[in-house]
Amino acid sequence: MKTPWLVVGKGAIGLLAASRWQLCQQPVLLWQKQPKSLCYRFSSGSQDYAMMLQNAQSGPFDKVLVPLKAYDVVDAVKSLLPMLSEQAQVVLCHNGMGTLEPVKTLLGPRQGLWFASTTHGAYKPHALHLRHTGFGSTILAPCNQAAQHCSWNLTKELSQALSPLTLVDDITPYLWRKLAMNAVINPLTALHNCRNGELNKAEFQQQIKSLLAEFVLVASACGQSFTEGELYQQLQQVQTSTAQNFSSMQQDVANGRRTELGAITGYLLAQAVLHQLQLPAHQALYTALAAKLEPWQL
Ligand code: KPL
Repeated sequence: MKTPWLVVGKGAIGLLAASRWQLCQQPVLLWQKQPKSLCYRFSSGSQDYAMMLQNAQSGPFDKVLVPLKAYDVVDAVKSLLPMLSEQAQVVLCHNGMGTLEPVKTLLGPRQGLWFASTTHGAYKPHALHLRHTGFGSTILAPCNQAAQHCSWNLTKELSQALSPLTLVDDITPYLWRKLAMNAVINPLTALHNCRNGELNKAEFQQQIKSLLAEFVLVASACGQSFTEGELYQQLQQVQTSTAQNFSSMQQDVANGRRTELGAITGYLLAQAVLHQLQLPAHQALYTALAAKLEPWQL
C-alpha cells in the first residue's frame, strides 16, 4: 500500500494536485479546518469528474504538500509539526518569496524541505468546483540537506500531480523569475480588474518596462542576473498563454480576500531597502493597489 500524500488546505493548486493524484490511484488526504470529506467537481480539458477527498484524521505523515498562500505557510507548518513523521518530506508551493528560511528552522534534521514552483493554472468558479485552466509545468528543488538525501522518489510522485516536472538543484533563480512575472501581472491585473491578456495593450507597456527595469536592478543586488529584454519577452508569453485567465491576485481582490502583495511587491521593496535602492514604479503600484484594499488584505 502506497503511503498517502497530505495536501494542506483546499486552495485551487492543492485541489488540482490532490485530484490528479486520486485519478492515478495515489492515495491522498486533505488537511483542512472542517474535519469532513470534500465532494467537488473537477473539470480538466474536456473531462469532468466527481471527486471525493477524505480528510486526514491523525498523523504521522511522511509526505506533505503545502500549497498555501505565502502569508499562511509558516503558521501552517508550525501547527503541522506534531503531525509530521521524523523523516517527513514537506513541499512548499506558492507565489512570492520569504518562506523558505523560516520553515527551514522549524524542521527536524531528517525532515526534508522542497519547493515546487508551478505555472499550472486552476481556479474555483465556486467552492465545490475546480477548473484546471492552464496546463503548465513545475520546477522542483530540494531546499535542505534532508531533502537532498531523501531516499524515495518524491519527484516521480509529485510529477503525477503537477507534471511535467523538472528537478533542479537550486530553486532560487526560478523563484526570482516567477517573482518577476507575478510582480507585474498580479498587481496590475488586480488594480485594473482585468484578465492577464489585457496587459498586452499598448497603454501598459511603458509601466511594465519600468517595473522590469527596477526588478533587474534589485535582483542583481541579490545576486540574480536577468535582462529586461528576456523578462519582457517571457512576460508577453505568459500574458498571451494565460490571456483569458484572471491572475490569483485579481481573484483575491475581486473576492475580498487577503492578497499576496506583501510576498510579491512587498518582498521586492524590502530587498530594495536592504540594498539601498529605490523602486519608484513598484512603490507607486503598491501604493495604488493598497489604496483599494483593507489593511488586512496587504
Ligand atoms: O502565477 C500567476 C498568478 O496568477 O498568480 C500568473 C503567472 C500571473 C498567471 O496568472
